[in-house]
Amino acid sequence: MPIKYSRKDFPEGFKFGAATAAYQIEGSENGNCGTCHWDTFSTTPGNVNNGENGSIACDHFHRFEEDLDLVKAGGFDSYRFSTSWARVMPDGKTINKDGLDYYDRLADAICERNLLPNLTLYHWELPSALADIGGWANRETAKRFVDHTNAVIKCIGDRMDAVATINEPWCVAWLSYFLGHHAPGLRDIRAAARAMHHVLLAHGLSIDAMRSLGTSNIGIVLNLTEVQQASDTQSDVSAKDRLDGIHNRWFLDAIFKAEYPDDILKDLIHFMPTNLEDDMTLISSSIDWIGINYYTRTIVAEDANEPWPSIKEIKGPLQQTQMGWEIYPDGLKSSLVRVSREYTGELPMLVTENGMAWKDTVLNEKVFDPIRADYISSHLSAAKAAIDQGVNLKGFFYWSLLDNFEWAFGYEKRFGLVHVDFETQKRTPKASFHDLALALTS
Ligand code: GCO
Repeated sequence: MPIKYSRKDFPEGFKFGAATAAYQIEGSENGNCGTCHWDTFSTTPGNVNNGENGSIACDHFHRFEEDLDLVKAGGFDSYRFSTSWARVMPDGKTINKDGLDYYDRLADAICERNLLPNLTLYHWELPSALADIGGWANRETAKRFVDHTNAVIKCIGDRMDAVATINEPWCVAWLSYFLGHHAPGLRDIRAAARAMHHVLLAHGLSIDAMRSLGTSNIGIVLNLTEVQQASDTQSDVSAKDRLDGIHNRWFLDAIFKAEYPDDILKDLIHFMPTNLEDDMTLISSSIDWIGINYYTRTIVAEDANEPWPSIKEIKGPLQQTQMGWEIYPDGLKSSLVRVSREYTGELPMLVTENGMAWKDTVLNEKVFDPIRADYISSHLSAAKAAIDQGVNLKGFFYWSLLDNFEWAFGYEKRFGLVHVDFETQKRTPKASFHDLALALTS
């Protein structure tokens, strides 16, 4: 199924990219990488589908040249990747030369192919030594993030086109410390409230460190969802506002308005660290771009039987991906328009992740996945509509280049444009890869 758009449909200079993240592809058993909280979380029974982990993953550590050739063959301009903190600093403080050497070779290999490197400093590999001191619940972790920032930027910063501090702070804090779905798997409101602040403090401290090193084009990547109420009752409408507040406004307000939303803070304040206000200037340090990850909408109703935030998610009627996520491209448009109108104005914006998982199988060396080309077309259409409404959108990255370790879902959920056989490590570009390549090169 051809992609309905080509480069020509987007403004001059619009960048197309493919995205990955370290723990999901590299293989954490290679290169003297330290253990991170995902290694322990995933080897604890019941946390990850089939007890799988990222120790081998796509073995990208050894196969990155071949994988970057695929990015090039796909017609992309840019490659989004991340550096594992546990690989750079296995004990949370001492630099692992093998780790930095690897990222140095990777950066060179990206540039040699004339691809623009888009780096994310933290995509969730918290070194176990820092998990031991409470991870993101401890302010010290935010301070240590400066060491990781400095080590990475001094090594490869000279070659980066763009750098993001943190990927998806909502997942780092709420999903991991309150909902318990991601490492460290806590369900503790006090730890979560602290993590909600410290992860943003780490972002601010990291920007400050990078500005001192002369890094330009610095941003952050937020995962936004369009929250909708299950009914128009007052209680469902306020449940919608609460989820929107926790998931979206908490981060947007802090970064762009130097404050937390009152309607959420009034309930979370009892669990927050003291003297928050002192950090807000740093947290709202100016950035050069914002990345938005978008996958689906979220429908919520009030759940009066549960303590605050008293919300339950409701399954919607639309077609779902392998993740059980509804396909809802309109939410991409409305999220981009909302962020631009209410927060960022002319600030350059990127869709840093958008994509879908499907139960893809290889037949005669081919993967037939027309639903993915359709998904991409409809989301490109939404991105175009946002541009038409004045959003300063500068690029679009597909998640993901490769099938990979999908966190708590293990290897079953396949998001890649390229199929990976995890037994043999054979890569097979799916039909959607070829479709997209055609759209980007014609
Ligand atoms: C996230 C991450 C990615 C995921 C992707 C699909 O959003 O969780 O940035 O690592 O793999 O989003 O869930």
